[in-house]
Amino acid sequence: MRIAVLGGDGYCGWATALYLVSKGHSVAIIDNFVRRQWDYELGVQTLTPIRPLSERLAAWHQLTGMAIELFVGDVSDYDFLSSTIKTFQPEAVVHFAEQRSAPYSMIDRKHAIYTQTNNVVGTLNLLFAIRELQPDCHIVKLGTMGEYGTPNIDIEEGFITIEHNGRKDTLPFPKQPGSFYHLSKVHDSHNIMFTCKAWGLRATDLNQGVVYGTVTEEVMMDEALINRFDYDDVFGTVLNRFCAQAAIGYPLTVYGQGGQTRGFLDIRDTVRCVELACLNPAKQGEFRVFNQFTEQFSVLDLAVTVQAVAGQMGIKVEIDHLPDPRVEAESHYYNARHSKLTDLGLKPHVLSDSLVDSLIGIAVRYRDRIDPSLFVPQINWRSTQNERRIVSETSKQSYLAKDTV
Ligand code: NAD
Ligand code: USQ
Repeated sequence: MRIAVLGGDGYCGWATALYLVSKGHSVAIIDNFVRRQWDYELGVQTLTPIRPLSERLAAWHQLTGMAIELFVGDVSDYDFLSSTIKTFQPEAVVHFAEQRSAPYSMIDRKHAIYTQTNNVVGTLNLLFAIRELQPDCHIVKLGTMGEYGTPNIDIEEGFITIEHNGRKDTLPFPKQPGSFYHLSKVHDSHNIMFTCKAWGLRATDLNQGVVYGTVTEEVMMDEALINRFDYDDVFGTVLNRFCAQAAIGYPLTVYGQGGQTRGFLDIRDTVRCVELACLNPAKQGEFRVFNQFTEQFSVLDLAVTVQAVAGQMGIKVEIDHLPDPRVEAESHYYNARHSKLTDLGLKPHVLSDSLVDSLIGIAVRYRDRIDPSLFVPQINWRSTQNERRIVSETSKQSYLAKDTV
């Protein structure tokens, strides 16, 4: 298939682009590198030393002889996006190109508005470009499990059948997102659903859980292809952070009681799920929702597991309970359905098989690059004006000097 990967320089996008091209698809990456600028803005860097995209693509070509097309530009610029769709003529577009950090969207008014503008306008542009130029193209859009929040009932895959005052209907599952970022995904979902109905577009909303790990077969072929591994308080996701913390013996930063339960998946399953969605497209006019995760854990479960596995590797690490900087339930019911991707053939990886090689092992390998000051959460949901501290070299030295490994 001809597949355009919007956001192909990012964490999920890079792994997906390489996976799809290695499976024989023709792939184009579309990205404006804004993710790398957010790192500069925040004074953070990925644990793994990622190369500029041009170098990554050249290395991939040299190793495999396979080429990936590149279109550099902003998807919130309609002229750029439409000319790219016109040139590449994709059969499927995988849309990862959004600001994806909940804390970043909660820094202040400017970052909230930026997040929602970037995300909602980019998706709207895509919907209009597909309608105008490639109406048969299947849109595979990355949504998030966080759109649903944590209701006190089972979470269905996108839709729920409700009986009310003697009448019955199947309606979108109620949304209770917990940040301006998560809200942007809800707005996207509504826009996509509407255009499937109004214009007959075909779309799959992949409500993805928290992704972990950095290892996929393709990115491990060469150091030049290595993927990002974020561990800072803004872009680092919880399990990646715990593994980076374990690698230098820093106490694991559980927010509050740690009863917050989420769906998780290995990045190797992300790439496969996206391929399955592309190979089994939605019908014309259909808006589908798949819950894309494989296992659910509470934050405390994860901390205890990381602590135990690190212990087996000879690393001693404590668990810390910090005041929760977010507004979220710290203990709640959680049971989300996730069978549609397994029905299509997904064979999930399990966390217990990935922790040593794909997570703690990688973190230990690059531990000299870890700055422990980035483990301290600095964005508070209750504040309207968060300020970020500049990276502290001193605290980095003191942790590395402990030689915990
Ligand atoms: P990422 O920040 O690593 O990658 C996003 C990429 O999109 C970056 O390369 C960035 O430069 C690009 N981008 C952003 N806005 C753009 C624009 N306007 N024009 C062009 N390029 C733009 O994020 P990720 O972790 O790979 O996440 C990808 C998608 O998956 C996001 O939509 C995110 O919401 C969703 N998702 C991620 C996770 C996770 O745990 N990482 C979980 C669930 C859903
Ligand atoms: N948490 C901690 N300690 C930490 C970091 C996080 O206890 O050091 C807690 C948070 O309070 C939260 C949970 O861990 O309860 C998950 O936080 P996270 O930062 O790992 O994930 P989240 O903010 O939900 O966002 C990530 C991605 C986002 C994606 C989402 C999927 O950044 O793009 O949409 O996961 S989901 O969680 O299903 O909405």
